[in-house]
Amino acid sequence: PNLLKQTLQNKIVSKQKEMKDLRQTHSNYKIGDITIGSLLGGMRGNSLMYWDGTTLSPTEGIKFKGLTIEQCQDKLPNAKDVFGNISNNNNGKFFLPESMLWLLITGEIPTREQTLSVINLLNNILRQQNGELPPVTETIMNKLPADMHPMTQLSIGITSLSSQSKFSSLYSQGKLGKSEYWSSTFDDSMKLIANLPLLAGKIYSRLHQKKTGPQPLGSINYEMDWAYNISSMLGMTKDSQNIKGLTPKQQSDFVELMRLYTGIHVDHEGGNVSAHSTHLVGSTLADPFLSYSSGINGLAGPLHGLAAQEVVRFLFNLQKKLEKQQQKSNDALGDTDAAITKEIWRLLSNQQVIPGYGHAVLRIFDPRFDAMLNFVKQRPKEFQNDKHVNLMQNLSQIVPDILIKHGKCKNPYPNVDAASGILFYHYGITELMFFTVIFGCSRAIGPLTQLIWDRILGLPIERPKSIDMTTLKSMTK
Ligand code: FCX
Repeated sequence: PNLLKQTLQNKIVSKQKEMKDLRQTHSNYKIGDITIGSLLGGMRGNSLMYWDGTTLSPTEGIKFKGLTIEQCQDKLPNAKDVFGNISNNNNGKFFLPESMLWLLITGEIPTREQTLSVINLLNNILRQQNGELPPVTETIMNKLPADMHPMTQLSIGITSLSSQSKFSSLYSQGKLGKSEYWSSTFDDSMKLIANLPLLAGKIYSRLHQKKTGPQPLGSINYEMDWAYNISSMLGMTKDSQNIKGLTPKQQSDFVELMRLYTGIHVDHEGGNVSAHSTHLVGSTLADPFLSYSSGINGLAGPLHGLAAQEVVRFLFNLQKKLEKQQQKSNDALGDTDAAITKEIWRLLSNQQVIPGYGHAVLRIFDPRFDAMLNFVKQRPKEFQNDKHVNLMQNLSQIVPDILIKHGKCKNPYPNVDAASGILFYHYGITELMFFTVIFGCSRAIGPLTQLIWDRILGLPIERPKSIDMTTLKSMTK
């Protein structure tokens, strides 16, 4: 039995009624004003779309069904709750993305059994595929140039899965009534999420093909969770080739990092580009694969998900510069802060953005950044000699003051991308272009959950009105 789908089904009637009442009774209620400034400014500050899973407060950060990240860590089942003591170290403490998936779809905190049922749901989809990508997707992925950007490969891979879409197939056969859209959208969405470890693994293995040959770097362990299996398919667990030569403790830590990262990146309310594009394209009744590949294309922009890659490049260049300067001046660490400050000002005066800093909505240190930083602080021995991780921490103390003085950006604090890539790098994911693929695995969960609810609630095709310059000018006369 599909516990998640059944639980969702039980919620449909009351939620549809809520929506119908709101539409009938309050459709004319005004919730904001649109100014020329917001129209030309990327619609900042305009509440224009319905999104139920998460909310984003400028001063509190992300909330998942009303729960902060800390509350989620406290309340949602983690690997220890689900599997018992899986390792003799302290890991297994971060909530599993599967328990977040349950929370976002049903609005309820899952029990251990409910979380396990999501793990099994995803693993059973892969079992039916023999732990391999569908043949069409496998063939297409193998034909892509190995040096094509991993995000382009991910987008193509997800798009190609559209040939598996139950929704599209039933729709084109004229077999679907509106009230049935949600069911096959649910099945397609779960299929997409289940396939992401395989797709990420495929893309990563192609980066390593010269050394490791065309075979997968790992295999799916049907007893384990989704984040574990992403790690395996990247070659980082005992179910894999362990291509980076990690110790058992490091393997376990890497899986823990993957659970943390893929748990907190699932969603960031609806207006961010990856979520909004999924929603927009989905509103045409494009299937979940076509809809989410649009989200992936948006995530691949340097101002959005690609920032994680840019941050690591930036940290490496900065570290090199600092070391050169120290060699020249024969200086110890004394003047590092001054040198960092100088370099940040140089970049700003060259009109460059400081990657990993700023946010369109947040006006605080991103709590997701804090969560990643805590991961480091909980493992002082592991990270003490990593100069790039140290530099990342150092920057987070120095850059905000500079950005405040610079006076341009509305949020001078680090966002999650300031920390994430360099932690993956630490464990051996040294291919910078790959980081955003991991983001892309996680981000599927929020927007696809919403897409299922869009179908349940019968949200219409999105069609905002555009305005030309002549009209704008005539309005202001
Ligand atoms: N460094 C330098 N200048 C910055 C800046 C930064 N980190 N962040 C914003 N600014 C500048 C903007 O470029 C803009 O300049 P302009 O007036 O000349 O166009 C001005 O400050 C006002 O921008 P602001 O309103 O604060 O920010 P936006 O909402 O326009 O943009 C992003 C938000 C996130 C795109 C912006 O802060 C940025 O480019 N940051 C660096 C890239 C980054 O880290 N992106 C990841 C964000 C996020 F976590 C994610 O989506 O993954």
